[in-house]
Amino acid sequence: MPSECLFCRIVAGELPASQVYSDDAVVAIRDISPQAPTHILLLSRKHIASVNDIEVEDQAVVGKMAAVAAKLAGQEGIADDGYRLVVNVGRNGGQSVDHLHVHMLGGRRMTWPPG
Ligand code: DGP
Repeated sequence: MPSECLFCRIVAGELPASQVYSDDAVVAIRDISPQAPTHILLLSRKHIASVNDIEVEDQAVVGKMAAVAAKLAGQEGIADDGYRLVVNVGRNGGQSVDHLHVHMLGGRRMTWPPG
């Protein structure tokens, strides 16, 4: 685990976060700067810098992130109305933290195309 990685430190419990889910592969926290009434980040426990760095061996983790998102959407009461899952990749994608994470945004109507 890179000791300087913000999300590694949150996953390890070294930094505080509003955690809503945790298992052996995935940790979910509320975004510190929410862009929607529900804005949850699904983090891989393993340090994976971005989608570009996903290996075949990480398939189960990535699949679990989607399954956990669906479970949390139900808990948050946004499953039926719908929500958006976003993974920013690299500079053009708007990624600011180099640790794999999925944004789950809901509770309002999303626009398309995204900014
Ligand atoms: P991205 O730009 O796609 O890499 O998303 C990073 C997100 O992480 C951004 O929406 C803000 C959020 N974030 C940054 N620092 C913290 C933090 O310390 N705690 C929490 N909960 N979220 C953070």
